[in-house]
Amino acid sequence: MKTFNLSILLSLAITVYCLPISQVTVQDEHFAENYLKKFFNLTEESGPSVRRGISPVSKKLSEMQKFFGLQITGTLDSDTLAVMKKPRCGVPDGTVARFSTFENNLKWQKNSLTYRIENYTPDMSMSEVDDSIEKALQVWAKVTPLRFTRLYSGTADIMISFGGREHGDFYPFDGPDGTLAHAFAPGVNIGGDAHFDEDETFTFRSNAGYVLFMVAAHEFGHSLGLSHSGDPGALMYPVYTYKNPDTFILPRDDVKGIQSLYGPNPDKDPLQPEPTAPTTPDACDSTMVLDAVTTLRGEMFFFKDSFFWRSSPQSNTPMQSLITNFWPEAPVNIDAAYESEELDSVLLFKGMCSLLWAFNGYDLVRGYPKSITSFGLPKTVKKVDAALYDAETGKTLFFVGNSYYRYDEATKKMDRGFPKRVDETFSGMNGKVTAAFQFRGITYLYSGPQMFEYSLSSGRLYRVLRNSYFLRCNNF
Ligand SMILES: [Ca+2]
Ligand SMILES: [Ca+2]
Ligand SMILES: [Ca+2]
Ligand SMILES: [Zn+2]
Ligand SMILES: [Zn+2]
Repeated sequence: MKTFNLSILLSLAITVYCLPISQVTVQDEHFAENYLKKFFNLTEESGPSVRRGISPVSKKLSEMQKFFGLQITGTLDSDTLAVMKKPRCGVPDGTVARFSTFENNLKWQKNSLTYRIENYTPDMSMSEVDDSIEKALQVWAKVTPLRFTRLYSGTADIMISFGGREHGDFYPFDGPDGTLAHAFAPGVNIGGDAHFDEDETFTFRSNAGYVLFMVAAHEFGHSLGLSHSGDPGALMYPVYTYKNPDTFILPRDDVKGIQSLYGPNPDKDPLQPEPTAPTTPDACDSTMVLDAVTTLRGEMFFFKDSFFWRSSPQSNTPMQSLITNFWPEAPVNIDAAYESEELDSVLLFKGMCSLLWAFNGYDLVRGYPKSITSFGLPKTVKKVDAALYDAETGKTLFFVGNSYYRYDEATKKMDRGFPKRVDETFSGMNGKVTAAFQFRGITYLYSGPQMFEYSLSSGRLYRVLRNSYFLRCNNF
């Protein structure tokens, strides 16, 4: 039987990441099994009757955990369930990689493609829909020889329509949230077509619904032959992410993916330099300098650009995510971070206005963001380079240039006698401290690409390591 690759359903669940789901219920198990059937090709005959040994569900769970960089346990734990409940695309994932294409490198055998907008959503004006679709196609045209022509009647290669529930193919939509849209891989008839779930609220550029441009740009990636990417920064990552359509630039991973099928744009104006395609920080990059590091409820968080890696002590593979997928109100490119046990919160610092955000779980604490002067840091301090909470003394160290301040979390006051020079306390630390944290009683100071392991009480230096020390480098 000839089947079409159903490409994307951006399913957005409204419940993005609920904090620790302590117990996995029977409903969760059903939900997970459905998820694996939909996206990881779990087949029906996978009952307990299927041989002994690893059950198919467990095997598929491991596959899914590997794709998302979760701890591979083969069991349904709360982290795995949280990822399953995230908004995502409906196309099966299955591969662990950066970009990927469909089997047999399915692609169009011509560079001139036609599209037709068959109907409109009432959520937006017609011109906004036209504009969103046109811009979403141009995302791909800019980096390839592909050119798109709009048809107003007849059959186009890429037929675009809005519909709810049962809408004329074998893939009914699911009502609000969940699946947002889907598209079919290149081919005749329904091949290349993109369907949008009318039960969603689509928007032109506001965050108050799903930005049609973002959903469409992802879908068209499928229409042109791309499958999902395991790169959390990629447009073809299966989870929906809000980005400002006015400043959107196709990430490097997607550019590589589409160019592997069609090659680069031959009409690029050499005098007009292209904006640099965003790349996702790589755990294997030994020159990487992390922005900030902190613990949070027993886990470690490593911040870099718009991303963080999150690592629980027992997991082998830290999971990489966009900061805003976790804390939608948080800043990116932060300066420093630490966990305040007093506030049961993680505090994020970002200059130039020296602001401070506090998050309790996923929620921004009331009254934040506020100025760092609320700590009693002098007004001359424009930027905190790193922060470190010392569990033993209940003090927080703020690193600024070559010196540091010390804050008493209990009295909420800066200690006297500071700032001190960093190398007075930490022998051998001559450069600027770029990130810092304490884990299992050991103090880690990062400086440039290096990381220094200290005993805080004695100031003794144990080892010099790299920034990527705690981040497992996984070259799939
Ligand atoms: Ca078609
Ligand atoms: Ca839906
Ligand atoms: Ca820093
Ligand atoms: Zn997709
Ligand atoms: Zn459809």
